Amino acid sequence: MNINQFQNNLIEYAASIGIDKIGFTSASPFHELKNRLVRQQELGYASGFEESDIEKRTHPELLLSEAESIIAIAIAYPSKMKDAPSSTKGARRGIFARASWGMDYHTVLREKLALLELFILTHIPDAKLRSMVDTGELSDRAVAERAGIGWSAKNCAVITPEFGSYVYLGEMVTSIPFAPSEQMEDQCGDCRLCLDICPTGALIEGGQLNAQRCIAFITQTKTMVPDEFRAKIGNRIYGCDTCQTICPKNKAKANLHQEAFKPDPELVKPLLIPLLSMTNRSFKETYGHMSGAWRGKNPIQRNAIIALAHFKEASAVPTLIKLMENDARPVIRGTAAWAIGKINTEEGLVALKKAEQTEEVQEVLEEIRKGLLFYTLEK
Ligand code: B12
Ligand code: SF4
Ligand code: SF4
Repeated sequence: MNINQFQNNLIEYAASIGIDKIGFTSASPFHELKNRLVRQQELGYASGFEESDIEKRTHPELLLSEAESIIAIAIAYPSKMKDAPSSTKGARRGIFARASWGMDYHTVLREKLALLELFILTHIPDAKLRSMVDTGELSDRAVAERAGIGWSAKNCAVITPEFGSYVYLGEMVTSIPFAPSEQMEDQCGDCRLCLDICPTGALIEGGQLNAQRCIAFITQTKTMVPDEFRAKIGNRIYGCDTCQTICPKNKAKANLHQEAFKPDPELVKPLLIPLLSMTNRSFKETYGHMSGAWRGKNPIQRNAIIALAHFKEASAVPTLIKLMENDARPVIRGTAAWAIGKINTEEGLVALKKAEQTEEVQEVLEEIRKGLLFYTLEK
């Protein structure tokens, strides 16, 4: 078997099954990344969603003892949606970030990697392979950067010249000594638009994120959202795209060609009030195929309440009162109480005063009092 010839065949095969970019790198350790990961942890900047074993994250040979190379793949996702419904008074809508549009990308990329594995094994039956997407040990971005898929940008994303930063990444550790691809030069230059626009100052410096301040992270937590971030979340109910939409390298990158990621406008920009009454089952049935559903309905409903407060949507108050009075989840009762105060109707004031007498959970009581405070402040 001529490895170079096979590598070319593999590249052709990847394109034929809808993989937008493929690159190769050695399986040598990621030393610079290791220092970075340690530093991020020390600073308290990690999200907690990453694999915690830094050795495994930076030493591919710990994942596959015969590791020789890593194949990196990228698949583009759309940045534009046709027929987006508008968000109007009385019918306010939230927004899922683009990385949650269409089918869950984990499913799509895993399928493509499985096909690649099959192709390789057909030609090299004794090859050892291990594929991963997002939830694996490796840093998908560090692999992609080293395999020449794109450059590591100031907004932290790996940006490709062809599709901008709107690409999902995945990789396969292999026992085959594929020739490495050429790495790409940094193309951010003097630009710092993403750093300046980040609503929470989560981008500390180019390529360094304090995940604890990043709205993409905060929308995925399950606890009360800290006060300072509530107004900044706006109508985002999952993820945040601001440091990508501002990026000049994403201009004119609509990426509409992947059928699997075509968004259903009613799902990715849903009406907020109906979201609040969804059961676990209806949520799963409706949103379960989207990557943004991975934390379940609770964070989405909490964020939907924050979005209604952002819009000061008075028609939501009766629903919010019901949640504050009856919902079993303290985070939902508390967020609803805060939102009622923010929206500031008379009906809300009566309900908050009543709830202050009956609520027993301290965390929720605090939110009721914050809600009541809005009435004093706004008089
Ligand atoms: C944890 C995680 C998050 C966390 C933390 C994000 C972060 N920036 O670290 C949160 C929840 C905030 C998040 C948000 C998002 N995420 Co995320 N996330 C991950 C995950 C699981 C691990 C990332 C990680 O380890 N970060 C730690 C940092 C330190 O390392 P890194 O970014 O992986 O690697 C780079 C740095 O280490 C840097 N670096 C190394 N050494 C040094 C030294 C210096 C001096 C500097 C400057 C930099 C530097 O170079 C590496 C390569 O770029 C990956 C999947 C995976 N397994 O890798 C997806 C992943 C990074 N996420 C992804 C996406 C799409 C997003 C969002 C756009 C989703 C959204 N719209 O809301 C946002 C973007 C936020 C942002 N600006 O980064 C994609 C990125 C695709 C791309 N083109 O880059 C990934 C790769 C998932 C995937 N398989 O496609 N995510
Ligand atoms: S995803 Fe949003 S909050 Fe996070 S760094 Fe980018 S702009 Fe800032
Ligand atoms: S906005 Fe500018 S600095 Fe930020 S990632 Fe894009 S090109 Fe780089």
